[in-house]
Amino acid sequence: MRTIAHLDLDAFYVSVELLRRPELRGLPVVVAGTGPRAVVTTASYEAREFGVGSATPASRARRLCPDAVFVPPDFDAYRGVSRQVMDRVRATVPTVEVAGLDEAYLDLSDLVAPHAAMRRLIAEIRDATGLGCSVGVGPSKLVAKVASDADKPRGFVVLSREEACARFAAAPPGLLPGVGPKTAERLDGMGIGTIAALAGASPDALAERFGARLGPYLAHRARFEDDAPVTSVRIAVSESRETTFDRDIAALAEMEEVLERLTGRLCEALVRQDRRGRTIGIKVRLDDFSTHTRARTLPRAVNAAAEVGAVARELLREFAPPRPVRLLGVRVASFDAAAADATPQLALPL
Ligand code: TTP
Ligand code: MG
Repeated sequence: MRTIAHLDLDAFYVSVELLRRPELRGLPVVVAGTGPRAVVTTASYEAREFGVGSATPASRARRLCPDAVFVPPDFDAYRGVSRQVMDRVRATVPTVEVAGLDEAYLDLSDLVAPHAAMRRLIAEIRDATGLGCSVGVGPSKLVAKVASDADKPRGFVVLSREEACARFAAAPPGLLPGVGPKTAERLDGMGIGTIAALAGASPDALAERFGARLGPYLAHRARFEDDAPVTSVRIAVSESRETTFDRDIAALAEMEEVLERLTGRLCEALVRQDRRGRTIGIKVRLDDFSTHTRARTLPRAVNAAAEVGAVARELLREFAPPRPVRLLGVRVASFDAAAADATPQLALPL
């Protein structure tokens, strides 16, 4: 029997902002970009009361909560704090799988008093960084993940598999990681609107609707059956290639040639690793040493040089470097979970 914890920081980006602007504590605070199509990345719990959440368009968030304080994202700061937290987690527990900037799975199976160890770790993180987190503990990553989300903020929820089944029986299947919005919609179309209904659904009907792999997988998820290991291997969240020129380049055609070469090298590696990403980015450093990045997220993941290259070229043309360029880079991120993770469950075409 394994003991696995999932640790997730509460309102992460907002909480980092509050560390340096404590006067905003208790107010509705929203971290969002500034462009016309910007969306909210994080809303403080005060702002969530107004119906503002992750992915709410910023314009709508302003309407829903006109008094909210809007803060632009500062990813360097979030990465720095994340590293601090994860270093502390790794110092306590040997097997840690960092699943995102603000979340990690911890294998506590070998600890004598896992719950006490987690309580101590939570207190340490709070003392060292000022951040609160929520923790779920269970026999699998699946139970731990859902449990960590069940009593936010500052939750501490311990559940067996059976308890998870009972507690979330009436919740919609979309609550389960691995059941995306499209799958949830298709389930709904079959009259399956709860986790309990999915757990008890006819295996044949599921297989017929979702195929021989995804069908049974969904039923397993609904019964909170999951034996995926906690793997410490770090999966790179992005891959990039860049080059600094011997002499600055001013001609766009020349830049495009370089970009194409870099894209070729990057995509060759991605194809070899069978990894595809949805976000394509470029990096441009001008002769005044200012560095500029531009990125676009596609509806589906790609790794073909032609596709990545077309987007990179477009981004470069749109940016239209106003000065000679000394460095160019291309980046692919937002990798498909399917190929990024070697565990058989996640290798499904979800
Ligand atoms: P979450 O852990 O999903 O959210 P959260 O930490 O803000 O809030 P909660 O207390 O409910 O855990 O995501 C972590 C960070 O990832 C979040 O602070 C901002 C970022 N994020 C986005 O940029 N876009 C998104 O759609 C989501 C869900 C998160
Ligand atoms: Mg979080």
